[in-house]
Amino acid sequence: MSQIETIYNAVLEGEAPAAKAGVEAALQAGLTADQIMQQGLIGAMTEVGRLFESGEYFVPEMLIAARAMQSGLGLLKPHLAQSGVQAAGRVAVGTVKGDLHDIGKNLVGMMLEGAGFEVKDLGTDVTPEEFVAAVQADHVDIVALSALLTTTMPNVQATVEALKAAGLRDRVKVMIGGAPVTEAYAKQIGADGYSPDASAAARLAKAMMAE
Ligand code: B1M
Repeated sequence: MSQIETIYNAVLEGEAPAAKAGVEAALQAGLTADQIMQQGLIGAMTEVGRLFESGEYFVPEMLIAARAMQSGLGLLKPHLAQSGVQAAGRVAVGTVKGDLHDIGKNLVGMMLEGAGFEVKDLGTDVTPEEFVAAVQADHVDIVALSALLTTTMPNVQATVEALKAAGLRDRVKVMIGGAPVTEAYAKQIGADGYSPDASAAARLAKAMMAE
């Protein structure tokens, strides 16, 4: 089995120590950080997304695989920075004001990392002003808003409005998701996209960057 295959299988099976050891061995063997990330980590997470969407993997399997991917990625990050590998884009992700649910948001963040994005996690209970500040402070390509409560859905709209009021709306794409959120709601509030799950969120983000 090649070193890339070892990493790929470790992520797919959610084996964090094996993923880390695989990345370490591949670096020592002289494989480039980009090759390890694209073929090993991102390749495996793309397959995890496919397995989730076809109903073969469920949230726990996806979470465990994402954690294995992150343990390998942690080791790779300094090498990626050194070799000047460009991230697929930068995403500021957070759960909106008043909402403390973070499991889905974390999964979305991990799938985005698995797809090669640089993720700035703003946490939970994030006010519209904090989202605005994050876009102002960094070069953010996409703002990703999660809401799990019907009572906090209006804060998704409030965040879109705050970005408009700050003159930033044209600079960023806005994607939204979470159990009560729908495609129709995304259209109604002027978001750029909606995705029903973390795997679809990673695909949507890639499509947004390609526009
Ligand atoms: Co709460 N809760 N909760 N809760 N909780 C729900 C959401 C609820 C549906 C339960 C119920 O009543 N059946 C209900 C909401 C009802 C409604 O508004 N319609 C509810 C309630 C009412 C509450 C409280 C108000 C309860 C109370 O105190 N009376 C309270 C609110 C606290 C607050 O936020 N201010 C509360 C508290 C909590 C806990 C703290 C106990 C805990 C959260 C722990 C945590 O997140 N760290 C909790 C939990 C665990 C749940 C349930 C059981 C599970 C949520 C979850 O993590 N799912 C939930 C019921 C349920 O969903 N079955 C419930 C797993 C996760 C992977 O899925 O988050 O949907 P999910 O994310 C998915 C997709 O939605 C999507 O991708 C993810 C992965 O595929 N997605 C995105 C999510 N964000 C996305 C963003 C995107 C794209 C996709 O783009 C940016």
